[in-house]
Amino acid sequence: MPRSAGLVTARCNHHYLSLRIDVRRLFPFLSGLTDVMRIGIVGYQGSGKSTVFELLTGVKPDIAKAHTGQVGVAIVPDERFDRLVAMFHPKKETPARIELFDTPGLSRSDQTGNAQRLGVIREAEALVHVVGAFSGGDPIAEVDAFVTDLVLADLQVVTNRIERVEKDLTKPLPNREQLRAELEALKPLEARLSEGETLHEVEFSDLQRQATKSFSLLSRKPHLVLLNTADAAVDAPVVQTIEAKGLPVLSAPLGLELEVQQLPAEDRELFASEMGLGEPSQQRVIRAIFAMTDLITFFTSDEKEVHAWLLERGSNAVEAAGTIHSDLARGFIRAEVMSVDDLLRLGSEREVKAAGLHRTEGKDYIVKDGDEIVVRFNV
Ligand SMILES: Nc1nc2c(ncn2[C@@H]2O[C@H](COP(=O)(O)OP(=O)(O)O)[C@@H](O)[C@H]2O)c(=O)[nH]1
Ligand SMILES: [Mg+2]
Repeated sequence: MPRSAGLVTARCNHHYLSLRIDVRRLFPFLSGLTDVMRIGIVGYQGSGKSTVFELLTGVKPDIAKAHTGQVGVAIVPDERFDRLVAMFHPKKETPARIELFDTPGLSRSDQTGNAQRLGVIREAEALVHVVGAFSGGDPIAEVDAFVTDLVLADLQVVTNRIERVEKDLTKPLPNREQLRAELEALKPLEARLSEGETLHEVEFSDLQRQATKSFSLLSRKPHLVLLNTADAAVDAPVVQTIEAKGLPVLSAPLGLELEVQQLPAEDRELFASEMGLGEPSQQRVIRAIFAMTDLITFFTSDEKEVHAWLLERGSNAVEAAGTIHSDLARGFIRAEVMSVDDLLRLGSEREVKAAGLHRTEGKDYIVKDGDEIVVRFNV
């Protein structure tokens, strides 16, 4: 296919979006460059996972997908995005989205089936752990039990690898040094896991990162506890006890809120006030999910489209360009950058330039949350 030469201004459109998804499927190693993150909704059976999934995505859970998990999309609320839309009145609005993944619930009684279910959970990049606190039960014990299930699953993976490496080390293989180093890297992780501790707080060496890359360690994934309560009351001692374990917690009556959402619009307000419900918690929950990830938001805005993109914190301008389209990364020349706050405050790109707040950045520029970017590229 002939490619146009010269300097091209990259603005995004839906055509780019569909291409980008194909690229991600074909080259999974590029997934760090995507702006869609997959968040697993996890927990025990009956805790309200599918209720949360439906509340946040508007997608009805499909029983046929219960074993493999079901994916839906939730929009990440962002005031800056709303203000950019109000400023540009674009033909198209594309807010940042995260993928929510309703995973099969673990069973408390049937441990054998749990291995397969945990395998599904491994596909998620971060965990929203729904704890049923609406009909008795002990939420703290439930959190402990679930975390233990994650730790034991990781322990099994790490131990299996250690045993494999130890076996290989009895043979006269050429890569013995490498295997020994891998063993050294894995042993402390095994020790920690066998004490029932998660891997959240552990600072990994390069070697440990390398050695565990393919494991998708469950007890290292970002983990948010969502207490699904019977009513609007927050059980502060329970919340504090879970927070003290180092896990962020949110408490919300999600089942009740889904009921409200499904009422005819004219009945919602009355029912919500009778139930003592405040603002719906969807936005609060999605913001908390977003906060536990390591993502930032950058924007591309004009009259055609205002688009919010998600990017891993610490990514450079080329990686940001690649999020928009792989061609932009390949042919990257420079990025023209201003802060959305400046743009909104001053009212136009011209004013931002006049104030000397518009910059040209190269490949190594580390993109900041709230950057407004135009990529110049040549392919
Ligand atoms: N009373 C009450 N029931 C709930 C709540 N959340 C979920 N449920 C009920 O608990 C059962 C299991 O919910 P579901 O979302 O399917 O749980 P999952 O197995 O974790 O997906 C369903 O019958 C729900 O209607 C809640 O907040 N309050
Ligand atoms: Mg379910």
